[in-house]
Amino acid sequence: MSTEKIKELKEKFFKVFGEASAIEEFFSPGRINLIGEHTDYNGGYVFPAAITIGTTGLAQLREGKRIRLFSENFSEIGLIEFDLSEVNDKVEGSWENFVKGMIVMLQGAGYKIDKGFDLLVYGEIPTASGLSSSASLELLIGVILDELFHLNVPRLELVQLGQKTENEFIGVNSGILDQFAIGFGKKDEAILLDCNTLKYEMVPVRLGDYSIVIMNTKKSRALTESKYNERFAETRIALERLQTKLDIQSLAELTNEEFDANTNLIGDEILIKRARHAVYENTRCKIAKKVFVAGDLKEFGKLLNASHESLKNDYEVTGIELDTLAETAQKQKGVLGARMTGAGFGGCAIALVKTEKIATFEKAVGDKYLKVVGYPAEFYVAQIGDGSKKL
Ligand code: GAF
Repeated sequence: MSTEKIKELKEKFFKVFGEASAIEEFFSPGRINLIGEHTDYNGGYVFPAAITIGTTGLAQLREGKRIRLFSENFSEIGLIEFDLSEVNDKVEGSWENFVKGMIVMLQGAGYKIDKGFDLLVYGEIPTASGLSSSASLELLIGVILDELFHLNVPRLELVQLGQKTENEFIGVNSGILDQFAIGFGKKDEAILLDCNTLKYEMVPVRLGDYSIVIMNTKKSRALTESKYNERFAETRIALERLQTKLDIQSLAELTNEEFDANTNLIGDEILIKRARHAVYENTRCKIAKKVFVAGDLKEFGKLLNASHESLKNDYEVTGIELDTLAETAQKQKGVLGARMTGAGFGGCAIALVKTEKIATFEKAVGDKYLKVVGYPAEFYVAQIGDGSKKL
């Protein structure tokens, strides 16, 4: 975020709220997931990184119990106002639910939030892009409340309360991948997280002559939440059927071979495919981290391709837009691998591209996408950045 933009936001804050003497500034990133998709809520590994594109917040305490919110992204809505006593009242489709949810969760965990505040938010993450604008906002609110009310919430707890907001207030059964990546991100480091134990390892991102290019389908993702919850439910049923004979708590405890030997317990073809993705993707993620650390980007790229194929055929969360981007990318010269990232059903894909080839890569993939899908994709070169923080 440029100092120029921050200055502009401060002026806006004053214009909107009429008082700006004690503003504090905060930033919360978006994330990409390198590999390990739809494994988090199946007790497996994920390998994400925070990116420098994110959400900026300017906040200030105020006397009384009134909370006032303004989003630069939804300026047509104007000022949103409510009382601290009204935080349980959700408003269908409004971003204020993220603020209310985080307050409810923090208060529920015993933290004292007893005053109103003014908050201006500016998000740079393209909406519904699968780069996790919602977790970015949850953690932004988390660090703001932590700072304004001197709560000293341990970072892991803040991350978990972000996930709780998503699960219990927003109503999406998401795992912890997004909030963890956003809360614990570090410049030029990826995070290998075991979602079962929450043990994690920071892994330096050394790409040499290569860059990660984010490719945005720009597809509006209307059904994402219901489809996501459907996959969550399908893998739960598959697990329950396996548990009739196997002593396991999550799908990720199985090796590929153990899974293959027990598919008869699941029975249903669709459920077998869903569970196979979870098990195989977890195995891939563990191998991917090893080859990544060893600097074998070629092998890493192959695993990215295999991940996409599995998400397409077994988990069925891709669609024509993501498939066109990832599969066209995979065929380009100077590309080691490509896959969708995040929940799927639209949103973004990533590709590991030789830096000097990025321009020709974007042209070739962009042209093909336009031809097949009918509207243009967008491309950004990913910079790996820090997690949520006060600026
Ligand atoms: C979304 C969810 F929020 C994550 O928890 C994760 O399941 C991801 O989809 C798929 O890997 O981003």
